[in-house]
Amino acid sequence: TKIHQFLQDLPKCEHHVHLEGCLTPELMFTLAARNGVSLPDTEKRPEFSSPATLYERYEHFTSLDDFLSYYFIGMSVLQQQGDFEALAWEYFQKAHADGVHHAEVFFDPQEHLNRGVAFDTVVSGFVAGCRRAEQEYGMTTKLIMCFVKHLPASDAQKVFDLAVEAGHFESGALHGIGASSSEVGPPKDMFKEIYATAYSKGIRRTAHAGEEGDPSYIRAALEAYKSQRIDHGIRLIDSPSLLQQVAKDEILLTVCPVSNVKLRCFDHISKVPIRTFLDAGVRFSINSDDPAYFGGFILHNYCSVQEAFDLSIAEWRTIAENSINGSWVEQERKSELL
Ligand code: ES4
Ligand code: ZN
Repeated sequence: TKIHQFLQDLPKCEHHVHLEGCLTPELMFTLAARNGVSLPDTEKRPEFSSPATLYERYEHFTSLDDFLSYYFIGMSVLQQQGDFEALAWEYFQKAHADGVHHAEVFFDPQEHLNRGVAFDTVVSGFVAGCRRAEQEYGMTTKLIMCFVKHLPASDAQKVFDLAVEAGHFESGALHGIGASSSEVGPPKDMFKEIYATAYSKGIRRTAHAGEEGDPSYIRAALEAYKSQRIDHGIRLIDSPSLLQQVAKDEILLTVCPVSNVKLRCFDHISKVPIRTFLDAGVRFSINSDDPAYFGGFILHNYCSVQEAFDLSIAEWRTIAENSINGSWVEQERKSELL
C-alpha cells in the first residue's frame, strides 16, 4: 500500500538492535554443526529439534528473562571471526532492504569471553561486517558494546579495559557503551564506575532502562550513568515528572514496539506509549531489538506502529528527523540524511 511504501522509503536510522538478537534459527543450526557446538538435548528441550520448532517456541515468550535464556543459548554457536562477520552482514542486508541508512548496533562481549572466545575475534568479526555494509551499501554504522547485568560488574570492567587498551574507542572500531540483559534484580547503578570513566573520556553512553523496571531505573541511568539515551524507557508513563524532564533534556528513547509485545511489557502494540511520547514532545526512534527472535525487522516495527496508531505523514517525518538528529554520527552525515 501507499503508506507501506512511504515507510519503506523513509530514511531510517536504527539505534537499538542486538547483533546476537539477529541470529536466526537457520544460522544457529548451521554454525552449531560447523563449529561442533551442541545445542540443548532435544529429549528434554524438543523446541531445539529444528528451526521450525524454535520459531514456534519464540511465539510464546513469557518475559524478558524467558527470552534471554534462548538468546544466551543461541549465541553459544558463535565461535570464529567469520561467524561474527556473517551474523552482522545478515543483519545489514535486511536493514538495507528495510530502508535503514544508518545503524548503531549492540553486542555483548562478556558472554563470548566467558565461552573462551577472544575479544579480538568478536570485535574484528563485527567490524568486518560493518565495513562491508559501508562499502556495499553506503550505510553508516557504529558498534556499541553492551555490559550485561546478570554477570559481575568486574567482568564488565575487564572488557571495558580491554577495549580501551586496544584503542577501539579512539580508532572508531567501537563508538559507545550500553547496558542490557535482566533489568529487575541486579543493582540499578552496578556499572557506575565504568560509566564515570567513559564520561571522562568522552565515550558515548546509553543504557537499557524502564523496560520491565519502574522509572527509578531510568532515573538511575540518567543520574548515575549520565546516559545520553535510554533504551526502551517505556515505563516513563508511570512518572509524568520524569517524562517531562526527558522531553526537556532531549534524551532520545530507543523504543522497540514489537519487542515490547513479544516480551509482554504490553498486551498490544496500541498500548506502547507512542501517542503519549509524541504529545509530550519526547524524542524517540523505532527499532527492532532482537529481530530474529521477535518475528520482524525494523520496517515491521514501523508498519505495526502505523497499523495501531494511524500516524500522519507529518508525525512520521518528526519521528524520522528525531532519529536522525539523535544519532551518534557527524553533523555532515545528519545533513545528508535529513
Ligand atoms: C534485550 Cl529486549 C532486551 N532487553 C534487555 N536486554 C537485552 N539483550 C538483548 N535483548
Ligand atoms: Zn535491547
